[in-house]
Amino acid sequence: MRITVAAAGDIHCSEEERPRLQAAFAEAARRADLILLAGDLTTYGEPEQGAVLADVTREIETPIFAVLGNHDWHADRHEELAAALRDGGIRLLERSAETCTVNGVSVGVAGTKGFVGGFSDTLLPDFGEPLLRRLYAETSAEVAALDRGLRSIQDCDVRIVLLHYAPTTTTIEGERETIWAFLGSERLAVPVAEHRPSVVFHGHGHGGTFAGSIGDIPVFNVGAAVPVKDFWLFGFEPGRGLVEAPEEAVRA
Ligand SMILES: [Mn+2]
Repeated sequence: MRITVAAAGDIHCSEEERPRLQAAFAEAARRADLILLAGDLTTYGEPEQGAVLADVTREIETPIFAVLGNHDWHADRHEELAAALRDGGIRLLERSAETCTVNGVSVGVAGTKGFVGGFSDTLLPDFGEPLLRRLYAETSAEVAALDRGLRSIQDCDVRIVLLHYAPTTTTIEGERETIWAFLGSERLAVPVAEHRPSVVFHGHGHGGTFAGSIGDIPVFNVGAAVPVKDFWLFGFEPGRGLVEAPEEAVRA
């Protein structure tokens, strides 16, 4: 038994992108059993942009899981955007986890946007102004949700973490180090290291590195090659985890 997963990051949907996305999703649905979207589904988080994506995904029978990204919050119309996306059959994961069975393989996806906070020497501390401490607390809530989500899918054959922000520097190398703190948080890696999912996908760091890891757990920055390519294909087998991945992404 084997499943193929198509993952994309940062598709930044808008009316102008409709034809490109129709072609990309049709191809992904032809080749994959499951489609994953690692946030920044829209350019500015306008519900109308989400509705364009929903028009595209409504035609697709392949299960589609997604998380939001920072762009999807920009218009601050979260409820309307989430409703528009769900109207297109997209299973939007917000600090949650869901399961499905494809080709007889049970798949669990723990998904959340993630947040900023930095890595090692540049890690934002839980100290000082209330506003900064709220930022820290927001990342804490994301980490706690990921931990809960991974617990809830622990019996699935294939366990996937879907994020927008990076949980490791290994997939943002190539981006300027001065902005790493805004590209993710290593705190997100803690539940990953503990629960050992089959794979982690994230986006957001377009100038980063496609393939990295948390310990021996594979991590892919599927936003690394945007806008050169939308979907990347990955193969999984129960008991073996990830068995096939693209060699490397073309740097955008
Ligand atoms: Mn982003």
